[in-house]
Amino acid sequence: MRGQVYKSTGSWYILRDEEGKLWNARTKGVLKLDDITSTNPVAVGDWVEMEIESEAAGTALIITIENRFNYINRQSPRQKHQHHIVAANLDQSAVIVTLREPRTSQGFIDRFLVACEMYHVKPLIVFNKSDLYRHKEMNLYASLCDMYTAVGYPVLLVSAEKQEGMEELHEFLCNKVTLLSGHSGVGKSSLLNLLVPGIDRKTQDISGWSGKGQHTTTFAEMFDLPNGGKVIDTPGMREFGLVDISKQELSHYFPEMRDRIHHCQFNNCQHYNEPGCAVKAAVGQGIIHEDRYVSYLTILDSIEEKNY
Ligand SMILES: Nc1nc2c(ncn2[C@@H]2O[C@H](COP(=O)(O)OP(=O)(O)OP(=O)(O)O)[C@@H](O)[C@H]2O)c(=O)[nH]1
Ligand SMILES: [Mg+2]
Ligand SMILES: [Zn+2]
Repeated sequence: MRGQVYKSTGSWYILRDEEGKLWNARTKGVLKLDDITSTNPVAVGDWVEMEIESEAAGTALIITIENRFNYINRQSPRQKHQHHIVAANLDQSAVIVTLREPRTSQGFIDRFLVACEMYHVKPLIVFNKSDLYRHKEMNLYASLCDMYTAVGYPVLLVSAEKQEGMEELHEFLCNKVTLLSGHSGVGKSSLLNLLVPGIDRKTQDISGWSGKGQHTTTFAEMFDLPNGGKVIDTPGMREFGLVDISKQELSHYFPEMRDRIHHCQFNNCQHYNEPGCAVKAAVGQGIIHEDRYVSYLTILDSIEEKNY
């Protein structure tokens, strides 16, 4: 019997079988040995072979995991050398960001985008809390929007509070499987509550963003959209730690650089300060945005640190 993982706490799971029935499931011990470098062998979005344990109690066992079409991996926040599968079998991933309460850095967005490129998941950047943006933040939004649109990434501006921009968001999510990620407090669950009426998921209390970065959502969970498609809510993350990436391949995950790296004088160019670098030349000409290049260098640096 097949089922899909709708919720994962790390020790138990909620599965939905092909008839739509929900089951509380555990893994059979042996599964845990399959992938020792991952802190979670089973992720939300996984399709599994399941076995009913008790029909009356609604419990089941996960026997095997089907091959993943794709997945998003990140560094485990606690164990640096382990990775954590955020979700599997995705069409796209939306990073929810805010320019106030809290402010998401461009560096965080760029790391998220690199992860999407690495794992072949289409990204979407959603700026939430537009109701809080004053003149300064609206200008910042406009320049970020231009920068990412020029690279080819879709950008949306929404407000869960004022329910603005929700139609465009609906359109993007319809009939697709979308992972929502972003810092704690950016409004992932608030947006989800609007997208899936009736689920009433817990959000941070009305005092709003506390600045303490407490997580309101604690486990990844998938929901069916009323008009088709699925959305996965996740706990907020502080950093997007990239796994299994080498310095040499990083520029392949910046689309605006990818097209130019063949024109560098050296084929192992890391576009730092090598002579004849086509990427640096494009930055100088304003073809590649300087801020994206700065992000590239920052990530490049962080990869070096990890290697010794
Ligand atoms: N002003 C304003 N506040 C918002 C908006 N969206 C969400 N909030 C508030 O921001 C706070 C955090 O929202 P949540 O939906 O819990 O954030 P989250 O991203 O799910 O956070 P975690 O579950 O901790 O990762 C809540 O107090 C919301 O009411 C918005 O568009 N405008
Ligand atoms: Mg939440
Ligand atoms: Zn170069």
